[in-house]
Amino acid sequence: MDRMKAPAASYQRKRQKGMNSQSLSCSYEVKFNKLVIFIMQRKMGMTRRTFLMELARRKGFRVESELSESVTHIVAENNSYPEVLDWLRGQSVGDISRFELLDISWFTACMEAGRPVDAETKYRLMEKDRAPPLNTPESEVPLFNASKVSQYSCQRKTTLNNYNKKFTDALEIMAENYEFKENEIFCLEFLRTASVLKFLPFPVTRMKDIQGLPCMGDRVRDVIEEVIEEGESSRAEEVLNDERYKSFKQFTSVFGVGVKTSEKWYRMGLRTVEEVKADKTLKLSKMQKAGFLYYEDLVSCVSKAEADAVSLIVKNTVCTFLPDALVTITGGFRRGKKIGHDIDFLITNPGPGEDDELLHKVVDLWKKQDLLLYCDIIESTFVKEQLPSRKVDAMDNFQKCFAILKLYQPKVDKSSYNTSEKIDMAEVKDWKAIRVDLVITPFEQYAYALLGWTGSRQFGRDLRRYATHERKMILDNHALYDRRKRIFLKAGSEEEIFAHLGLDYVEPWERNA
Ligand code: DCT
Ligand code: MG
Repeated sequence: MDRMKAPAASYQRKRQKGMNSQSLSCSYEVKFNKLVIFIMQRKMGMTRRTFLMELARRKGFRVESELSESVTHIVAENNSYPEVLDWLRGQSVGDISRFELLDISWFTACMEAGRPVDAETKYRLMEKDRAPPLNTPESEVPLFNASKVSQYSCQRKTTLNNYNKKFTDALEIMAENYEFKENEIFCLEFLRTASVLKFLPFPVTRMKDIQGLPCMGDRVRDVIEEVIEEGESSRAEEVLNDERYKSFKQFTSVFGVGVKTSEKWYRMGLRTVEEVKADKTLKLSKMQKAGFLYYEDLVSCVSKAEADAVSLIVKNTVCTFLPDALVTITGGFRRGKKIGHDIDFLITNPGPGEDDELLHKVVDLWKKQDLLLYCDIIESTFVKEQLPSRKVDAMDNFQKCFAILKLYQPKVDKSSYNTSEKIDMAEVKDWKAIRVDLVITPFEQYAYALLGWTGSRQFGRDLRRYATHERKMILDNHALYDRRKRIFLKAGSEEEIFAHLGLDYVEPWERNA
């Protein structure tokens, strides 16, 4: 703070001067108040600079002629990052880290769009080869290079070690609220930022720490800034206390209930799970009925020990019918998570021939063994040679089963009960309802299914986005299609898929994006 005091008077003078020179030009209505642009004259020349300033003002941007206190974005042309820094240091404007330093290409993109565009990495002037960042003493130069962080999470290795949980929690609450409002664009924007912060190998303590990182637009910066300053985000708090959000959060925690059903119930005036349960006029699907019946068990998370126990049951049952079948646990547990909301399994048969009846045989046996509380089998809708789906969150076409299994828990020690309490031991529930997804894949699609079902969801989305935008390929849980060569790329392992995409291999536990 003290550092800021000295230049304040000169800011004031310069600002007044700036306003005078601005008032000489025609006055235009300012449409975008959030950013104040300053264009560097160095290597650009006065004529071009005046022309560009006038153009931006005409389009509703606020442009200052002088480097005043209110400037947020500095635009330079044909100047390298060190050159801009040198020039700025000569301007005695105090803390220069508060400026966004941008190449003229950002300015041009704004003019073309007729509105401010995100200051993405490609537009930013940044340190190369780990040159010290703005105002950082030599001893504090971090070994982390923000400009090298990819916007795609499939090019980042993200373990479960999250140094920025208080930021990512706030951002994910905001994202979830947008999901409930079916605003997919804002939802993904917040999820992408959270994902970048999960990757950082250090906790963010100042805005400078996120400088140069991708996916740090104005909306998300506001949340981050507040968490840095206040320790929490008032906007995320507001969401947590919002009546609609609270109801949707409860409704969607029921198996079989999505945003659409929540919307319907909310419009009917229902607010809590208890109210929905009590309303006997509602028509519930079979899935939702099971969701309410086993609600308490299903909202309590599945532990790794429970996942291992269920895994044994699944493997034993599958192998009764197909001894050579490969049964793999996927989803969060494959990424090393210690808890989950369900357990996801992939089943494939490496031998010749497929058994379309396998899934039916498995659930029939569980029914006989009184292990099956619910099941919904979806038959395969895969069509040979079909092009991969371009939809980012599309469901795949594998035959699958959404089930609820009865997992018996260690026997209760009857002697620990006082006989005078007269507890009927037959009524003591000695099992827990567990959500299980079983997915059957043809062997030649197994690697793609494994990659897709291992997640995380964000990692999968970015893989597909990367394939589309950087490789002109289409990826889904079944296949990878090269649009330029017009061929399907075969893969027998996840490593081969990464190689087809020209990506470094990322281990499952590094996919917690
Ligand atoms: N997936 C998919 N297609 C679907 C559903 C899921 O490709 N129709 C992918 C995305 C992530 C992965 O499968 C597992 O999905 P979830 O079980 O929803 O996620 P998770 O990471 O296992 O998280 P959780 O611990 O909550 O189960
Ligand atoms: Mg899961």
